[in-house]
Amino acid sequence: MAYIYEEVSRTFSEYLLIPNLTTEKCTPDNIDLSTPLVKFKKDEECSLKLNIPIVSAIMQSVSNDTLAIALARCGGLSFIYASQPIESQAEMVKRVKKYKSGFVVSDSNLTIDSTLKDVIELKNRTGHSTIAITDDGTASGKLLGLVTTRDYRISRDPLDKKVKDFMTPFSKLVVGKLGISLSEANDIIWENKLNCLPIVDDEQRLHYLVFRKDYDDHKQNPYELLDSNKRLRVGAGINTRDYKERVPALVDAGVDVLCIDSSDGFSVWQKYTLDYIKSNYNIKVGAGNVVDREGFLYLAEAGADFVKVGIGGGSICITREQKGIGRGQATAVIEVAKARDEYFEKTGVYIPICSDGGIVHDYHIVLALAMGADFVMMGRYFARFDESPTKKVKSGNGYVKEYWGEGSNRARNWQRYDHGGESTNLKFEEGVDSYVPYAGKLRDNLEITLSKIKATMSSCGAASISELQKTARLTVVSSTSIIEGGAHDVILKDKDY
Ligand code: RVP
Repeated sequence: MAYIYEEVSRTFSEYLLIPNLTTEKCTPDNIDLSTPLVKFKKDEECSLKLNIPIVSAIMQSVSNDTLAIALARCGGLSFIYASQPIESQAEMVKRVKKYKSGFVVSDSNLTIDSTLKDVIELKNRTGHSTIAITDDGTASGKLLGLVTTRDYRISRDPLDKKVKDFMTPFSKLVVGKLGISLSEANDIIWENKLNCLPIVDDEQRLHYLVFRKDYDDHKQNPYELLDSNKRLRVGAGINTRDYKERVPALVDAGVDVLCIDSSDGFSVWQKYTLDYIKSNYNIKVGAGNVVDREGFLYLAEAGADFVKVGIGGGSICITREQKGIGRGQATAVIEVAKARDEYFEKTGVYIPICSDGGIVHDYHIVLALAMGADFVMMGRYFARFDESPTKKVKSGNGYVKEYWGEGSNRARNWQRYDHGGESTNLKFEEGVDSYVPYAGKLRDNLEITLSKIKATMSSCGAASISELQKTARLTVVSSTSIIEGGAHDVILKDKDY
């Protein structure tokens, strides 16, 4: 007879934390949110840590280079989506690794033969008023001049006026040499009263623009997740089909860590992929997803550097409806964390686990950590921000952003749902195409989320994630006490009051 679990499988909203004694040592300012990303041995330092316990989902509608830069600047990490050609995924990784705080690759570029009309159209499209004029109109061409709003008067100048007749030519520009530091660039900006300093190489090719405001901006990023060369860290998703071609390209591009992306990771295909990577490359690789002890132990033995937990809990995921597999996210995390702790006791090797999918409220992140997760992966959360790759659409009085699952027809990521064999098609969908409410900038939202996480940890008397995992006390709540948790039995005032 089939095995039937005695306990009900539960999700985050069915739990609450019981406060522990709060002391001076765990005031929000004293709370350390750093956490291990990859496995390490007892008494050794983890070689790759996150500064905040948050990574972004391996999804087309979430993790491109723009989001990866924004998140790494705040201390987290993105895994660039794998459901795209190898070259374009490697390009995204390169763009993150090339990013230098305060040094911006120009996104508004024209040639000397462009017209004032082109300038105005470009300015309206990007919202940026500084335009680099290069020999080929690209961000890395030979710099021939700059155009800012000071160079033309829309009321007087004809729209067909050529850029070469009103730009500030290279000979009159103050520029910085490639290789100068941000503080040197900032000194030049202040000494010459500039708004923008182009950075060029010996051949006059444009590399970056440094804007006056960015220096302060840089100072606001104390949690930035950097490698030993002060470049932002970035991860990338891979699959169990084309890893022999994809992994070398990503490693060449400078990727910091990989993750095998699958809706069901308890498979020999993951072991084969890990075997190949571990015997050919020196790169950390996470694996998953699993929801139980057996799945975790299999991937741990196969060499995974971290293990991702969760099947069917994602907001856009319909795997449970379509295939009838999955487990409540809380129960899955609790069981896998227990197996991880036992594995650590037995082998002295600590394998971090990631709770993936189903985070709806910020406090769910703390619940996942308290249940034993070392970090969480989120999709819906990030899809709402300016930096995610999807379209912002007007809806009623506000805006929404598109968000679609990797198992939807739109993403066509059949490798994520692959069961081996010859078939290379999505026979049925495991995800939906949807909208999420637009929420603005990643940084602004993440700041609020992090302050809520710290407030909860403070209440739980924990100054670090490992302390929270050891000392948290959780309780299952009844459905009526869940109702009690929101505003109830009052008439809510209109928000305008
Ligand atoms: P959420 O944060 O709840 O939006 O969940 C994101 C997670 O959902 C992803 O990290 C992934 O594990 C899962 N996912 C992505 N696509 C699909 C699907 O199409 N079913 N599911």
